[in-house]
Amino acid sequence: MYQPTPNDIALMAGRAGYVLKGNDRGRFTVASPTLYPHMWSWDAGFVALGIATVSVPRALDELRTLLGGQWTTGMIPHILFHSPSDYFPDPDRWRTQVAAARPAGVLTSGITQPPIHVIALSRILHDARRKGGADQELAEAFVVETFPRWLAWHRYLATARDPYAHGLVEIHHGWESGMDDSPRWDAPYAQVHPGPDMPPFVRRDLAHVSDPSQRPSDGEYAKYLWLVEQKVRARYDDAAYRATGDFVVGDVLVSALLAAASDLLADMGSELGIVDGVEESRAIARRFRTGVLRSVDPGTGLARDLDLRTGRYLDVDSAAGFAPLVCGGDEALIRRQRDLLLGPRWCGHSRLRWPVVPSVSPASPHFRERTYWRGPQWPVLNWLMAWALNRSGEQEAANALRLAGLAQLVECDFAEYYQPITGEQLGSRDQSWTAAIALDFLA
Ligand code: 9WN
Repeated sequence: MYQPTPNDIALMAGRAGYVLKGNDRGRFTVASPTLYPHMWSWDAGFVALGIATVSVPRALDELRTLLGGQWTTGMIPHILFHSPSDYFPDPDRWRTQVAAARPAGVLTSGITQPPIHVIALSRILHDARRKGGADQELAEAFVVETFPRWLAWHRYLATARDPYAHGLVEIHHGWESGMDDSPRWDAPYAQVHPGPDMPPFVRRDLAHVSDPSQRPSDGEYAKYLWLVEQKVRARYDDAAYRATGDFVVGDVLVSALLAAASDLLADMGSELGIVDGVEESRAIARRFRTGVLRSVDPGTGLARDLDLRTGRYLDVDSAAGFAPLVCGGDEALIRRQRDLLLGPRWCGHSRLRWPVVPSVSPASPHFRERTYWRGPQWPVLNWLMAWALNRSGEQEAANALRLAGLAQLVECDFAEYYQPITGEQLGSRDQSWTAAIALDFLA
């Protein structure tokens, strides 16, 4: 097993810090220098926990800026646009001015991303307490001050996005899962048909990658933009979209993150003497943990998303199937998932360059080694599974993922994702969240 040498550690930490500094725009960090020149919601969570290893105040600033984009419904939007750029879809395409709930003073998209933020905040608090002094005071005060805002975010997901109490968070766009073109969404996207009245568009993402096959196809992109159009036409009202939109799916990983984050929010709240909202937070955690565990296929041991348009579970061997590891709640299942994750269908697959979590099992017929969320390894997913294992008391397994993850990053290009068989770097370079999790892994 790879063990980073003192030289590797110094080099990786130095270079990761340099990447994050380069992507720093003052009070927020762009997700990557050119492909994603704005603040993305779940990227910001990972970025903040990485920055905290170097500067707790700057990490908290990141989360504060993100909260500046929160809608009055509690929703944290998936992109905050702070300056003009050539990223598409841009604010003119999102047209969030049709939404009464949009925030004042900052342009945002109108959809969500996975609720990693409170998990990040609890890591930051942990770091700050280790450092003590002013860092600890600042972090604790930040938790007390922002507790209602995080609760409002979680409450939004638990109500507006689960009105029938399935215990699964409903997503209205593949982008909301953070795993845009994952085969998890192939069946629901097959029912998305861009209308003849869709405004024309020109993709700009392909100008920033060397090979278009690493990104979603044009057909997929047209569907993504059609769903944006449907959200605009529903004025970003969730009930109106639910009644008219094409894509409505219960997402197991988002639900597991909500459960885990709600537990952590309740923990931090009670430690800091907060009373209001702690019980509500625990109740959210219980409901979504139950929803995730209920979705598990007893045959495969993996959790499944639920297509709420057809009422069918979606059976795909994607890393989201390990949602129960993230939310916990069933000891035997956690052990089964640990063995599955480290075993020959996943990280232990004989063809993998490094034994880190692939986005889709290499043994699955859906596996594509170069295409975005259809097989490549995303370092943040590996971090998430290592974090989850650690939290479940599976330190040895967590450390195996951590060390393999560091071996993958030792060249220090901090790519967006990696070809799992050859180890080739794909997508953007100097991706902020990749550099951030390297810092956390090294801390
Ligand atoms: C759309 C920023 C984001 C990540 C997502 C990843 C990708 C955007 C895109 O980049 O999505 O939101 O334009 O492809 O899929 O997880 O947050 O890094």
